[in-house]
Amino acid sequence: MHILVRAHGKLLERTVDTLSDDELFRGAVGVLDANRTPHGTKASPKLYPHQWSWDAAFIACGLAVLDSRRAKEELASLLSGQWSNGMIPHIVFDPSATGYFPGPERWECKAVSPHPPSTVETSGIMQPPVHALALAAIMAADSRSAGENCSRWHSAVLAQVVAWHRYLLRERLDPETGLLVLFHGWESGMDNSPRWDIPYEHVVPGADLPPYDRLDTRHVGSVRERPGTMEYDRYLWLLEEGKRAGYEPSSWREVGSFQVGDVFSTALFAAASEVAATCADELGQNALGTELLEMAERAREGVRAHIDPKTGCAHDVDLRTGGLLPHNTIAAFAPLLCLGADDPAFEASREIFFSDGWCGAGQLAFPLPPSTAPGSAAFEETRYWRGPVWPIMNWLFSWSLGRAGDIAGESHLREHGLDQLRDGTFAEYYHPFTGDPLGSISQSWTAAAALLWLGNGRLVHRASGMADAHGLT
Ligand code: 2M8
Repeated sequence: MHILVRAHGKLLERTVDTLSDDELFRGAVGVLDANRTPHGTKASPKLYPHQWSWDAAFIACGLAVLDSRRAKEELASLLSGQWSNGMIPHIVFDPSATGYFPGPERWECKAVSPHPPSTVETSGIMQPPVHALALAAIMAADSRSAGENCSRWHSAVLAQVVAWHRYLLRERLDPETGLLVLFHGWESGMDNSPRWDIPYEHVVPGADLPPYDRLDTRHVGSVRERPGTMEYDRYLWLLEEGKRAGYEPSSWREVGSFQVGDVFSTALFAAASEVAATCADELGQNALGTELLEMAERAREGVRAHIDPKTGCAHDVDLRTGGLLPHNTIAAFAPLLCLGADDPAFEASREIFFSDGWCGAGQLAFPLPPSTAPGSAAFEETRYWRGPVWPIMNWLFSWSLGRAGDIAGESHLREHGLDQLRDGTFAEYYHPFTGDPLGSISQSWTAAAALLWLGNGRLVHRASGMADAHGLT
C-alpha cells in the first residue's frame, strides 16, 4: 500500500506492508498466542509483562471472536485480582514475569489495605470500567455455540461486575460533579495526556520519594515515545500518597495532591453499566438490570453536566480547584460513548470528531483520531498519549458509534483502523503523520482490535466458524 506522509515539511510517498484481512487475522492470533501466559495474556511482550485491567477486558472481547473458553480464562484471571471492596485493580501481576517497574513490592497493597485478595499480587489503583463489554462478548459467543451451558459462570462474573460498579458508585462518583474521581493519571489509562497537565502541576514529589530505576524506556525505540522523568517522579510520588491513604478513596480524598473528575471514564461507566444491564436481563436478573440502568443514568448525568454546549465536547474537572480542564484531547469525545445519536451533544461532538481539526486533519497518514488535537499547543507527534493514534481507541469509538446506530462512523473507523494495522506490527500506538509504529510492538489489545474488526465490527462471532474461515482449526 502506498500512503502519502508529511515528514520534515515535505509530502512523501511511503510503501508499507499491506496484509490482507486473512493475514491480519492470523497475525493478530499470533500476537495473542505469543503473549499468552499461564495467568492470562500479558499486555505486551516486554514493556507490560502482566495483566492490565482495561487491556484484559478488551483482550477478552477479542478472544471471544476466536475462542470463548480462552476469553473466559482471560477475564477470570483478571477478576481473581478483584479487591473485597469491589475494585478491579489496574494490574494483576504475573509472579513469573520480570522487567516491569513498579512491581508489587513498591505497591505494598497487602501491607496497607485489608481489601486485596490473598492469592495474587495487584496494584492499588484502578482503570476505566470496560469489563462488562467482555462479559457481554463472552455471553454472546457462548449463546451462538452449541457447547456447554455457561450461565452459572456468566452469573458469577456478572456479580463481580456489579460489585465493581457498586464500588465505583459508592466510593468514586463525586457527589458534586457526578464524575468518577481519579487519584492518579494511570487510573485514566491515558497516563501523560495533556488532560492532566494542570492537575499534575500540584503534584510535588517530596524529598522522601524512594529511589527507583525506570525499566519502561528500555523497551521502546526512543525515550521520546514515553513520559519524561519529571512525570515519572510524580507518578511514583502519587503511589506513595496512595500507600499512605491505604488506597482508600475516602482517605485519599483528604490528602491527594491529584484529584480529578474524569469525564471519559464516567462515560465508559455509563456505557458499561448499560451493557451489564443487558447481561443481567438475559440472565433473568431483572432487579440487577434495573440497578445497573440507574447507575448508567447517574453516570450519564455527570457527563452531560460537563459538555460544552457550543462544541458538544466534554471537560474533565480539577477537583482541587473546581476548574474545568481544556478539552483538546480524545477524551473530549466522551459524549460519543454514552449518548444516543439523536442527542444534540452527540451530533455536535461527532461533527468535530470527523472535522479537519481531528480525523480529517490533512497531515494524517490515516483519517483516525490522534490522542491530542494536532492543532493544539500540547500536541507531540511521538509521545505516548500526547499525539499518537491508539488503535484500541479507534476500536472503542467504532464500537460505540455502531452501538448508537451510526453505521457510517463505525465503518469509517473500522476500515481505516484496519488499514493502519496492515503493516503487521500491532503497535501500541502509531505516529499520526507517518503511520510509523511506536511504543511496544505486538501489543495485545491492538491485536484484539483487529480480531474484533475482522469479526465485522460485532463484538462476538461464533468461535469455531471464524477460526475455520481463517484456516485456524
Ligand atoms: C500504559 O500504562 C502503564 C501504567 O499503567 C505504563 O505506562 O506503564 C497505558 O497506556 C495504559 O492505558 C495501559 O493500560 C497500559 C498497558 O497497556 O500501558
